Amino acid sequence: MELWFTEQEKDQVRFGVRVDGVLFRGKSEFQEIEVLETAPYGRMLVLDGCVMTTDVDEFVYHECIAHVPACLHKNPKKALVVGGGDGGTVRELLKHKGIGEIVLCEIDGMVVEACRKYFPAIACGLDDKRVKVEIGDGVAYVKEHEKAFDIIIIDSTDPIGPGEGLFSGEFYKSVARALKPGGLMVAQSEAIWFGDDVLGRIHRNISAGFAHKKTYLGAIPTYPRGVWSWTMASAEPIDPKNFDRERFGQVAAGLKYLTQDSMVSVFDLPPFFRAKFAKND
Ligand code: SPD
Repeated sequence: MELWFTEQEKDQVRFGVRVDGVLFRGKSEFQEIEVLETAPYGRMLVLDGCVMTTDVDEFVYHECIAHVPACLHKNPKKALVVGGGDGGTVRELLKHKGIGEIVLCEIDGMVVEACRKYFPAIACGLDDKRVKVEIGDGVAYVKEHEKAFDIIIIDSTDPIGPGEGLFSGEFYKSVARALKPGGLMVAQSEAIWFGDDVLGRIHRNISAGFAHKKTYLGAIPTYPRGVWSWTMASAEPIDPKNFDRERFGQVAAGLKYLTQDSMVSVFDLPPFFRAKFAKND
């Protein structure tokens, strides 16, 4: 009999893929963790029934969440990734030679261990000497730091379960305090079709912490409805056209999604989305 994975997004919306093997299934203190083998997407990391990353399309998410801030910041030296236990965001940040220190703060050590074992091409940067892996609560970690990072990336799960606290207004305020002057935050901000209540809350909460924000989009087939968003925020205005073209040029050859042109066009929001969530951005 065929085995299928189904992600239940809403009562009437599901995403499904045939599973050819279950490589790992575990329950940590925080969530259920699965690593599934599939033909169309390769290995899939699933947390509490939601797809987190897959071999086939992970590069879209990780390039977008890492290189857009790394090239829009004036001179990033030190970065913090909250969540992101698969290591994909760290792997991309490491491509920037100017970034000398990256802290990954992931709450669930079992996620990191499973990814080291089953996703070596994604987790490959975790042992780099510029990387420090902290297993612990990102909310507490950020609170303990002030003016410490040039870039903070919130590579979280969805706003239910262990990731919930990473979407609150209080959290974004403490992220703002943990950034150095000129610092940038990027948070994964869910699918553009996710629902006005959830998206409205995320955007309001980010605005509670930061004077300026800009949302950008990418196409990810294994995430709900296929179009994902990230929101960058800062104390200063953000102009996507001001990215450092030379810095981007140094990493461009190794990228599979972003280009010099799309570094700007990813910020083109459909009017329906802009009107609802990004009117004043
Ligand atoms: N619904 C999926 C949301 C996943 C966002 N985080 C993914 C982590 C990949 N590093």
